[in-house]
Amino acid sequence: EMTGEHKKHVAVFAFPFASHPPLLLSVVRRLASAAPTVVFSFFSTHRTNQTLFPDTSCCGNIVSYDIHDGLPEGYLLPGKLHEDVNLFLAVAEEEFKRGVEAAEKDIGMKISCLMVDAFLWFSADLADELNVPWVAFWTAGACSLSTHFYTDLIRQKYAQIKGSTGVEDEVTNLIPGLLTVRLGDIQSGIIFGDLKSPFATMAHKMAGVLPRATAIFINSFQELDPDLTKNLSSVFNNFLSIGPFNLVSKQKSQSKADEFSCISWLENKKPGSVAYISFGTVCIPPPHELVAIAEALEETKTSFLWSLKKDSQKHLPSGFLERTAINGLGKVVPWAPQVQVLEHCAIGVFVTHGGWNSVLESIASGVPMICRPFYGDQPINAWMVERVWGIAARVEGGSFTKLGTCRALDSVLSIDGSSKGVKERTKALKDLAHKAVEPNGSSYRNFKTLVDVVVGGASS
Ligand code: U2F
Repeated sequence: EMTGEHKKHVAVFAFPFASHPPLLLSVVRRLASAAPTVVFSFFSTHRTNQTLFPDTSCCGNIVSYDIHDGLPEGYLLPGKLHEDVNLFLAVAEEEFKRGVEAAEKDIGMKISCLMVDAFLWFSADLADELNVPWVAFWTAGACSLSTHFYTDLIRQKYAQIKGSTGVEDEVTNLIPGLLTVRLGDIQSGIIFGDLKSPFATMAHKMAGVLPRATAIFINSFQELDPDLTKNLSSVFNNFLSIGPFNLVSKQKSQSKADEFSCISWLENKKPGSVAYISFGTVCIPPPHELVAIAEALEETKTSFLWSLKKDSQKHLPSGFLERTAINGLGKVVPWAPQVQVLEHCAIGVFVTHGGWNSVLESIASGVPMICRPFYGDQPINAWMVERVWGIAARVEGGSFTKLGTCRALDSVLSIDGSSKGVKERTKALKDLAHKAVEPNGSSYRNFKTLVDVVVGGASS
């Protein structure tokens, strides 16, 4: 039924875990409205499509298609992320391929472009086979993309010293465009940890094929990382920063409605006085660190809004929830509309795991951070936040203790001027982020380039 009115057909492959699909879909939505005569088929698992397309599988010129998740029949408890990912990857290539054939039949048109989550590196071959451009989305920052891209270089230089003590604290300038990075903050699987894990293998293969992409886009703005951007632009075709997404996408798809009344709770708090705490969608901090944070909040009498899953709330010190609710010090909720919360003037600091979206949302709102990274790209993001951009207070020892947390909170929230530099730098980056998305800003222009690459002459 789509034929006739549609001029082109673009296939989109999601990596169906964590916040990957909604992020990719938010870009597809922007593209779909820029090019109304192009139909986008969006491939993901039933589980994720169900939440992304709750009412109907078709939304304007975007059509969703389910592919199999690879879970064996009767596998009842999906949720162990690594197992789920491995099972999915085992079937993904075949599933996507079959999916495209079915969608081409269904829509009545061959695809003219393949747009994918960069983790799905193997789809570069399918794009070649079909003779269409291959466009990849890296869901995190230029820093973590660079460390993946230079995996071989890093391994060559540090293969020998791996395992010797103290090497994690060594700071290197090996990554082009990155003056300094602490070796221990580079993603696990590159030089430390299991270099042969399915995930490490996937990332390494990805690094190898990315130069074949017609374009690579990220949720960032190039003024944040001018040197990394310059370098990646020299090794990739059309390396495009098109964010911050939270400033350009009208649908705040990640931030569900404010069902726990966070915003009204913030209304009568002093500007810059409240700590917002959240560790994203997948990290579960150990109980003793949750206790340390809670004790530090009460000790320093810091107002707080804490997004903490119900399962974790039971680890808080006894009486903490009741006391802080009654005296008005804080509010603990299982989910907060984070983007709107960070934009609220009452927020003075964001205590975060350093997930890329959280970091960028904090920057776009001009909120300084306290980072407690756990895994993946979080440590290198935290390095950038603290050492390269200088917009955070450090947690002594890298994990939460009561004393360390008190000090970090005091240092950002104090009104005695000690955090002046941090606040000024945060404000400056916020301004750059907002400029980037304005008409003719860098992200605005880069998005236009992306539209050209993906839909060619079919944009409106
Ligand atoms: C993985 O990160 P996460 O999904 O755990 O964390 P973020 O990248 O920070 O994204 C969390 C999103 O969820 C939103 C928040 C972010 O957009 O605004 N959110 C919310 O609205 N309300 C809440 O109460 C809590 C969260 C991974 F762990 C990271 O290492 C990667 O950097 C990241 C991107 O690939 O994916």
